[in-house]
Amino acid sequence: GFSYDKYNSLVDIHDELKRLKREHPDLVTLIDIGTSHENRTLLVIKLKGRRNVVSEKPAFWIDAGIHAREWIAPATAMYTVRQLINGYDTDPQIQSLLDSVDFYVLPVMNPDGYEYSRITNRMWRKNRRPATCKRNHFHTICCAGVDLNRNFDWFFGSRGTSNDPCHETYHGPQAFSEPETQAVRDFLEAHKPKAFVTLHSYSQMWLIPFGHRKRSYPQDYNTALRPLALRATKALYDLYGTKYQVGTGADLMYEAAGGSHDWAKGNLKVPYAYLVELRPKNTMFGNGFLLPEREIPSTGLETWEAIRVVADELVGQF
Ligand code: 0X9
Ligand code: ZN
Repeated sequence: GFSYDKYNSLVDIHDELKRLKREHPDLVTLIDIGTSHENRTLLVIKLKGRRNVVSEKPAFWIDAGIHAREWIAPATAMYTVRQLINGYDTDPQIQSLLDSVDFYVLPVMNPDGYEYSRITNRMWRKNRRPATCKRNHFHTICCAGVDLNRNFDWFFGSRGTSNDPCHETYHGPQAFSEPETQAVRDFLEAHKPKAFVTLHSYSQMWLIPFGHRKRSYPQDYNTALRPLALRATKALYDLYGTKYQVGTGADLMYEAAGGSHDWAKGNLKVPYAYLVELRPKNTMFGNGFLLPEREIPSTGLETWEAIRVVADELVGQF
């Protein structure tokens, strides 16, 4: 069964979301926002307070598991859900937060890839789009999967992406070709959040748009996005001393077009859009995607401290 302190199967994660709804029907709503290639549900948990302080409340979107092998991301999303639900009745600050901001959390955005990485290939990254074939004079090669974080419509197919279906960063036949990205796009266009956080691993970075090319920044990068990211990572640091870098993915890592956080900021105009690369920092002790389960609680709790700073910023401002 499900445990907050281990890496869980998709079925166990969905069962836990259903249990939370049964136990806290006044705080929790479950929303089926679409279906993956292999017919798995994209299940969003909505959290809202019992007292509606204002009629038009800002929404905060959190997703995780867009990349299959980054298992700490869904685990951290579930920690956030638990902190909000348990905090509502024990922590007056969380209560007033949840009375003022609606949270929408999609713990596993790429359910087919997640299960494939659990069962068949631990290092799988993409979704499970059925194989696309390419041929040359001698033979035909067929490969499955699209990198969902190259499939959003923000400089689609330009830098840091591949048109080769066998490549790890294959962007797909066109922007939003995938049921998983379509579902997230349609839901976000309907709900227009004020904050957007997409959880990945690894390298301990709090990334700000834009990532599609170096030295490209939204107009409020220095006045809003970066100062808030610095405060969030300070709160994260204060819990256990974990250090995060703050900047754009293009400046700190590499250029990559078609990412969801770039689309959220650039196209949907979400004021605060971030991509978080969770623990570990580097690969010194082996493969960075294989974060030991013993680090789930501390990663979950420190990330919550940062998310909470972003959420607090929405209160009163919108
Ligand atoms: O490549 C990605 O999609 C993200 N890194 S990951 O190792 N989780 O796959 C980073 C995207 C951030 N944007 C840029 N680096 N441009
Ligand atoms: Zn990733």
